[in-house]
Amino acid sequence: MPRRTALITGVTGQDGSYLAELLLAKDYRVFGVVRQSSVFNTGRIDHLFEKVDSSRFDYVRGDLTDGSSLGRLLRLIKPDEIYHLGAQSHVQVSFEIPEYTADADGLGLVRLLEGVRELDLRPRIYNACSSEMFGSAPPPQDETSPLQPCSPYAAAKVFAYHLARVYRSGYGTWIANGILFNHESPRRGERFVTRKITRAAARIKLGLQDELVLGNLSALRDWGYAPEYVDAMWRMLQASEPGDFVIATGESHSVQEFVEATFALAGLDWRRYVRTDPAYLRPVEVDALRGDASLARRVLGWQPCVNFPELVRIMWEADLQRERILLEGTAAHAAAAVP
Ligand code: NAP
Ligand code: G4F
Repeated sequence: MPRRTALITGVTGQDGSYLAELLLAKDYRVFGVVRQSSVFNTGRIDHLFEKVDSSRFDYVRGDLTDGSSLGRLLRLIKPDEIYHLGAQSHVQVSFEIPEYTADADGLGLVRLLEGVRELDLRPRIYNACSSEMFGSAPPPQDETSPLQPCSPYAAAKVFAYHLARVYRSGYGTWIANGILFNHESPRRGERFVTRKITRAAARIKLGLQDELVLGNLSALRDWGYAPEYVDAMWRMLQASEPGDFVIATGESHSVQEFVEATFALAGLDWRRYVRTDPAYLRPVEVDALRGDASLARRVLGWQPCVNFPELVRIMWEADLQRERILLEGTAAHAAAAVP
């Protein structure tokens, strides 16, 4: 069978980097869309550029807000599978830049699907939806739960979810909607709450930081491990027909529980270091998310293995090690700078 070609939007993000690794291990040829930035933004995939030949892994420049760039790279690559992960993915930030969020997260999919249609391509497409789409709908949430978005981000994802279904039924586009609940890892962005907590605990432990300032500690989230969730994305595109799938652990924990578990690993009393500030509260909060992934288990054979304490430990150990290396590096640089 000839090697399949995959295109990943959002390859520089948490999920994109794990997915690129997974697809390369499955012998795909992988292209990732990288957007222009004034600083290097390929930190999560630089190891792949070093290890993998450019005939197997390469990047193309493009932006979800620029339809012409998407058309050009689709014409160039003619992918067999498209994993559409690119997005302004921070919920609180979406209240500050709602128009851009709607453009990138909502219209970005229109531009991609129209590009595919204009070129008469027939790829299988994965569309990254979100459990945030359920918003205020009570848990447990599954594929039949009402969509009650509570942020510009979630509203844009609901638009993209419906758009995918319209193209599926109207044009026969092969597109799957992955409704993933929160998934985390050492590669999680530092402004999402889990990474913010594990990184701060490591820095407090090493004497580099005095406190951790958070918002709502009582929100409940269903937190899974990102490498397992990108495997679910791949499985969705290998199914006999496109569908909509919830991917979740089925367990939820509060932000405070995440704090407690992390600080316990650090051997620190969290109450001495954590304070709350209304600056981190959102205009509307999603109180409780807990997913039911029974359909994915039945149809895709997918189920998670890493549980909550294990996830916290993986992230805490990675941040402690990273901060130690940075500290030693800084000390070495300081020593070298002494005349
Ligand atoms: P992430 O780490 O924030 O990565 C987002 C990616 O999108 C980055 O590569 C980013 O590029 C890229 N991007 C942002 N705006 C873009 C634009 N205008 N044009 C092209 N690329 C753009 O997100 P993630 O956690 O990997 O999540 C992947 C996808 O799943 C997102 O669509 C997210 O909304 C969705 N999702 C995530 C979770 C979760 O818990 N992680 C749960 C449900 C759904 P830069 O690196 O240059 O910023
Ligand atoms: O880590 P968060 O910012 O993730 P959130 O809002 O649940 O969104 C993430 O998961 C979604 C899937 O459900 C994705 F679609 C989305 O792209 C993103 O990956 O916040 C988690 C909870 C919230 O309730 C927030 O209010 O933590 C609470 N929180 C408390 N203090 C905080 C903070 N969140 C952040 N980011 N920073 C805080 O200081």
